[in-house]
Amino acid sequence: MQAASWVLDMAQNALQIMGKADLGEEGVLLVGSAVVVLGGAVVGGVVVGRCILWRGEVSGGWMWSDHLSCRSLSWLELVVGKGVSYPGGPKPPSQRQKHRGRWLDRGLKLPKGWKYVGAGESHKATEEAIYKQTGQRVQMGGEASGRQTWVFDPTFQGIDPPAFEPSSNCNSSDILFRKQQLAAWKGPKPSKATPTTSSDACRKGIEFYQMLQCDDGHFAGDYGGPMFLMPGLIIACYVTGFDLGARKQAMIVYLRNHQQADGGWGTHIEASSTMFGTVLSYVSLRLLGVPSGDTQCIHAREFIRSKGGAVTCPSWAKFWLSLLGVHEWEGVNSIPSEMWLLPLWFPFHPGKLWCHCRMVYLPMCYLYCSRFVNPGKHSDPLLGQLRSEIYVTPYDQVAWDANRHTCCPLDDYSPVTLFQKAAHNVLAFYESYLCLWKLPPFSWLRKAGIEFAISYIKSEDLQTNYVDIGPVNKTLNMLSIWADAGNTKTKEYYMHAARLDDYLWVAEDGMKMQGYNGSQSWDTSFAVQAVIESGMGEDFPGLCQGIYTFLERTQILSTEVSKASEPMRFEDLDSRKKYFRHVSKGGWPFSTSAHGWPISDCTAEGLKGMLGLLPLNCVKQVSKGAYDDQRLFDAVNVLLSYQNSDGGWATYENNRGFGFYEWMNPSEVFGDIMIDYSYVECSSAAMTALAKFSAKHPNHRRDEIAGAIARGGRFIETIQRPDGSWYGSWGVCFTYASFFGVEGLMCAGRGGGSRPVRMCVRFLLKRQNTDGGWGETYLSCVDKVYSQDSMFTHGSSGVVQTAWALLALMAAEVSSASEKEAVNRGIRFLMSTQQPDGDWPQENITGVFNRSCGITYTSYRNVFPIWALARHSKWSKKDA
Ligand code: LAN
Repeated sequence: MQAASWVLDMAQNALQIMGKADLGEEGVLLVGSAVVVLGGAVVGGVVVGRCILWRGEVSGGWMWSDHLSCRSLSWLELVVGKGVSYPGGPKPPSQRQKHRGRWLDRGLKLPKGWKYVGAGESHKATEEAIYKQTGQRVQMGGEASGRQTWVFDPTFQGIDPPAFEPSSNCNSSDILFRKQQLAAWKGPKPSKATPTTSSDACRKGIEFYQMLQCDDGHFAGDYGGPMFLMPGLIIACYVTGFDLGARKQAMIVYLRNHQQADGGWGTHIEASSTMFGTVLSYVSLRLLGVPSGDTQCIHAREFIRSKGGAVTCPSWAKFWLSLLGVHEWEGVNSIPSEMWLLPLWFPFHPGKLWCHCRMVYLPMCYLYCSRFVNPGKHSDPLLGQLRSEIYVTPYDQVAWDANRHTCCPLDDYSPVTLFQKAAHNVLAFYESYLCLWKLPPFSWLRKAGIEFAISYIKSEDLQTNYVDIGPVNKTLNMLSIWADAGNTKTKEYYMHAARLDDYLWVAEDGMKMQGYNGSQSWDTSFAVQAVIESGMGEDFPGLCQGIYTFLERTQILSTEVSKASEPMRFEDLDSRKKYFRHVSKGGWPFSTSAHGWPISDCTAEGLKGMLGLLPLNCVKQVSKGAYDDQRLFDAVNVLLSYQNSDGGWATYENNRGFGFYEWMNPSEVFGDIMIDYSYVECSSAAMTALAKFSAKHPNHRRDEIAGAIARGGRFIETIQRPDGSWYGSWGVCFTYASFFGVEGLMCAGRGGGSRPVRMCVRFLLKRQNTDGGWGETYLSCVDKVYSQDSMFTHGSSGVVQTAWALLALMAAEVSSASEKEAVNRGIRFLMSTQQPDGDWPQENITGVFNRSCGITYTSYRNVFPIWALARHSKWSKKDA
């Protein structure tokens, strides 16, 4: 570390000196030595690395998996610090989130007529709708299973949506979807009696939840939360001229509902207002047709202007505004396409970025380097109005370049580092002043970079059946292929348009863009594990058969339909290498097979679900033995190939880059997005799945599995905090991570009496509330300190965190009388919050990503309480 700070100091000195007109002898010496030291370190290290430490391309003799994991450069970590898996301790009080959101009840109602349409039926509906609107015939690719869309049909006799009341809870409860499913349910209803035991409460919970299951066997729900996604879709559709039709009204309702009392919008629904949320939501409202004189618009403008205008919004917002034509490219930091041409062994390579970061900066790079601007920029009067509305100075006097790094303190979660600013400034010189990229040979490199970027964009579209990895690259890719075709609509464009509804969800607060095309596979895998643990699987044959059918269809590139689909073409080694892809076949996705990106813990949960289902008689009736063991082996092979050298598991890929990539995080609003780290959640899920599998199939890679679990256990121990907790990166927060941490440790044989398990038990017991429950808000994730602040519940406890804490405590085999009583009190809390119909209330947001952004998981309020009650009913019997 010392060496690193020495080199950095030298570089900073050198840059300061360069700022002077005359470098002087001292300056030349410093710059010279910095160049020599850095250059020498890179060249020397690469040679040493390649010669000595290169692990080859085959992992464990099984399959190519991590040629990018870059272990040949692991020596670099000695110099620049570890490829951090540990997210850091609590934020100092001065840096913690100070603002809190406040919402107003506006009594807004969504128009009647929104109808949920899923799976095969949704394919047909979309193909028809695209034809009606554009005259183009499209054919949806991949498995239809799990697809969820909303269609507006004024004749649909669905429920009259109630007015949304965010002042008491800004989370919607999925009333529209749930009522539609309940109305269509033909089977038995939950008993009316109030449960008196955990087993009865669990059964009632399942009886209710099964009524929500979709025809294709999956569980659907609202996956909204982030407020910065829909504006991208609205801008892309506006620029390319795709009419959103009836969706517009529903989107306006959503935006209006989530505007806060101060006139702004948060980056996600629960967060206090930021410039990111506000500028993008304001522009969206205007593009959707709301006039500038509208009271809510006036209020929003006051917020924007009081914070210095749109020049203070973070870089991703500046990017979208530039595409739309209401911001200039000089105010955006360079995203050079040349970086894609770097050799793979180079310490920094975009192929080693976390896939979400990589896939967002890919179209950004294409659009930036081609300096795309909305062709209607100068002719569209609305854009002219926006240019005068969102800045505090006249548009032609805005100092674009000087504000490249300006970011409102409300948004600045990961301030841009000095190192990065220096790099951006050098690049700005290259881009704007010298325009070097326009001159040969630089222009050749830029062109080659752009060509690679667009070919990569197109391959991502094909590999995901035009769903794309996430909502940000979805709309950026759509715009890119439109631009690449000379601003015209091609077949590929319509294929994109046909997949927009995959991301849109309607609830009583309006139409929103979701963080993904749903959480189908994830939620369904958890649901079945909860049912299996209750031992009641055979009592719910329809439920289990449906889940089996869905999980079978959803295993990636493993069914006839998916094998015959376009993505299969990209599964060969050469394509995967070219596009930096991990092996997909055999894994499970987070959402649908058509999406197709495999994820370590989704594969693990899918595998656990399958292993639990296959022995059930009711499942055997439908599977008829057709689910081949080889498909389980495929999943196990994928899981093993995902293990990192630190013993942990990351999300979609192996850990490829280094901790120092984080110095280059260009998105001020998110933390730790640059590389794929090992996480306690993914590690525990992978380990428990491998253990379950090995118990049933002891002859398949037994020793490797045992070794992997042992290494995983050590990893989980190393990232445990001194207070016994783990930081949860994908759920809120310490209670979520405790659930995974304890199960992982127990799986690695630590035992209930072991020190790390006991530490976590003590951590949890200390945080139990007097009502017997636990509660946490997304602020825990942001500040990295346990927080119950701003719970929307009556007390400080929430049903989801209570369930996670209980699952952890029971997995930890707590045995003293007082600890058992603590568990019983938690169970009583869950039973007392269960509603008469068997449901639980929708409380605070329970998911999170990139440290700062909350995301909704509507299934959690059912699945985890059911699971905790299931575990308790066994646990209490064992005890009796
Ligand atoms: C998700 C959702 C699922 C989640 C789990 C499987 C729960 C986790 O254990 C691993 C990480 C993963 C797959 C995950 C990563 C980040 C995602 C994809 C999301 C939270 C859903 C949305 C988010 C994505 C980055 C949102 C798009 C925004 C950008 C800033 C690109």
